[in-house]
Amino acid sequence: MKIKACIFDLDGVIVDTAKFHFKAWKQLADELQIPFDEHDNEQLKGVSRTTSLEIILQKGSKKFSDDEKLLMAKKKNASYLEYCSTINEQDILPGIKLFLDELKENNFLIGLGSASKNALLILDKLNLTRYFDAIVDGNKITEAKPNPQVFLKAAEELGVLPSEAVVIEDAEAGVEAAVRGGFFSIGIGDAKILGKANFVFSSTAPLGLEVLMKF
Ligand code: B16
Ligand code: MG
Repeated sequence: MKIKACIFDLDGVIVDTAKFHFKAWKQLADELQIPFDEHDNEQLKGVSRTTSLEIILQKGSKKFSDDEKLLMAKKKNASYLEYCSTINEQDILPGIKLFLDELKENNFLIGLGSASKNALLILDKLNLTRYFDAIVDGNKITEAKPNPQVFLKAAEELGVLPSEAVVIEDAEAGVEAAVRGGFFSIGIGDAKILGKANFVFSSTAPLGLEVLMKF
């Protein structure tokens, strides 16, 4: 088998923080009287904080200065972090902890490739930081998914080639980034949305070494 490493997305793969991102963005959208629902929120998955804000503002008609936008992003992040304050090990998505243990026991390298600038804080809350051989988050990248930069950087830090790593992603932009970077990929979610991945599961529960054997 040629696979040497697994690179995990964070939100939607390790923990379901998407619901907190939604609540925090919804609060801001309501204040600005911009219509925003769960369906619109799909577009924000995997993309950066600033791009998410631009997507929401485009749905309204008012224009804002860069300073105003900065303030809005800050405010959203503050309420997001407040929602995240209760996160703990119980919030790790099904099968993930076991899968990480299996990977470690079998000497696979483990990486994180997340657009989130809060990734380290969330991993710490989940007590999972120690599993990761490389952590690349929103603070280390300049190009957002679907650009493959975040995964290429993680592969580089792990010392593996993209063709030796599997990316696990829940967002369409994330699967696209994995494909563009030359990685194998597993999608978590709807096969109609994540069809470009090598395999798609509706949840994280089936993840395990047997899946890696298929590559
Ligand atoms: P933050 P991932 C992404 O994380 C989220 O999916 C996306 O909705 C969010 O806007 C982005 O992180 C930035 O997050 O505001 O915490 O920096 O899925 O790439 O782990
Ligand atoms: Mg995600």
